[in-house]
Amino acid sequence: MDYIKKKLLEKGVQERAVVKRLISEFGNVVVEDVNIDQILTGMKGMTSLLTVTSKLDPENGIRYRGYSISELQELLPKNSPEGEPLPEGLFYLMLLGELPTPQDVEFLSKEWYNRSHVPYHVIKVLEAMPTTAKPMTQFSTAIISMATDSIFQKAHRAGINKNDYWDTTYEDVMNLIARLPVIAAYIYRRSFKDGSFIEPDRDLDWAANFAHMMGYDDEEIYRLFRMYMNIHADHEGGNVSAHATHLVGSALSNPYYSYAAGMLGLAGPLHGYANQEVMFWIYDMIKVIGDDMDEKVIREKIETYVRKTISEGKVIPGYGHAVLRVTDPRFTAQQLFAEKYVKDDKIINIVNMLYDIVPPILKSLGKVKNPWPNVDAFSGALLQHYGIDEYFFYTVMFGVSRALGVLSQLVWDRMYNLPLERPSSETLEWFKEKAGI
Ligand code: CMX
Repeated sequence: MDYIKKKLLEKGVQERAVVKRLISEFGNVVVEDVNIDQILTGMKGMTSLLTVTSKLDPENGIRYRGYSISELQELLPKNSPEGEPLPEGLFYLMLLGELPTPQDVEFLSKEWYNRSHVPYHVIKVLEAMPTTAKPMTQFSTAIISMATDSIFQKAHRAGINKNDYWDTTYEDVMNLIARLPVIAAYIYRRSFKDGSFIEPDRDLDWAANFAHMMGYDDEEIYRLFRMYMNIHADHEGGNVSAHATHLVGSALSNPYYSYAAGMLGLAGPLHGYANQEVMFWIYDMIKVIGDDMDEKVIREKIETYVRKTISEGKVIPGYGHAVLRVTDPRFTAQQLFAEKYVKDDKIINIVNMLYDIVPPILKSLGKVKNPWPNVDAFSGALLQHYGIDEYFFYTVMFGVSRALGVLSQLVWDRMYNLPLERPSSETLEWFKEKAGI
């Protein structure tokens, strides 16, 4: 057993006892009331899940095990003082709840490199698909086809004790995280480049290797990938990708199926697909407003276009959030990265202008709970600046990063022996009766 697993078991056994006690001794404690609108608007603000990896504060944004993105910028190990923290460190923090040392990060980089071999049949499954198949279709298919390798599933069939489920789940999770950049990069190259496979480099960290296998070898792009992989990694338990992974995992489906379910949710326009949608929307806007004019005129034209989008019954992609009530700190992190590295870029300039123009318009509608930008408002602009302008691929990149959070949570779900998720549902008659209609 490696030392990370040993630590996990030590902490896990104690916490499992706490969860068991909460259910058996304190199960009747009432924690909050539930309103009809919460049930009918997607359970917003209704506590219904246990999350360990991160917590989303509506006013302050994401906290990974209590630390904000800007705090982690200082606290997580980097491979150069002016660079970005390595996502290996964030995974270690989310999994174990303690800050990693540079040696811990190095251990994970090596471990993921050593586990990165993708079974050949997965490549063959991908090759059977047209290169025009949407990258998220290819990505989720590849993940499901890799379930043939599930150690958890074999162990479960062999009848292991449920207290040991976490162990084989951890093994699957480590293999999955190690292989995802290889699969994603291959999908990128077969869909948008010459289809040649670039081997991972044993001297690179996980995020830099992802960029390298996609065909981008430059320290600045490596930094972009490290930052991108850190900020998209987790957003507590209730978002669609995290919740879907947990829900399917609660049926003891193997980690490959569970994570694939999360990815199919991420692919929706109201969730991770929004990072593509932002770019399509901006380019459609440029076609209408033109791009060669002074700032005052272009601002007026953008404002008119934003209002037109809303009047057509559509949302402004990249704006709004189900929980956040301020500018997403993940948006700000990308803005800071752009300020540091990008001198002038037309699309980034437009994204910055939208940040001035969109919130007052959304506020004026009187119904949008959060008029501020989310993570997806900026990510595409940065990626296209570095030449990655294949927008359909953006959600796959989001998905590779999201694995770090939802899969560490899955290990904990199994450590706690959380039962099958099975909420109640009611008929319209029941709601009418409760409302006295
Ligand atoms: N543009 C226009 N209208 C918006 C809006 C936006 N960006 N965001 C919310 N609204 C509207 C809603 O459509 C809803 O209108 P109706 O009452 O007419 O149906 C109203 O405002 C209230 O919605 P809300 O409670 O503020 O928002 P929700 O919690 O229901 O939904 C979200 C949140 C993110 C789905 C929504 O803000 C949205 O559609 N944003 C654009 C898509 C997007 O950027 N998604 C990415 C989110 C981050 C991620 O997961 O990656």
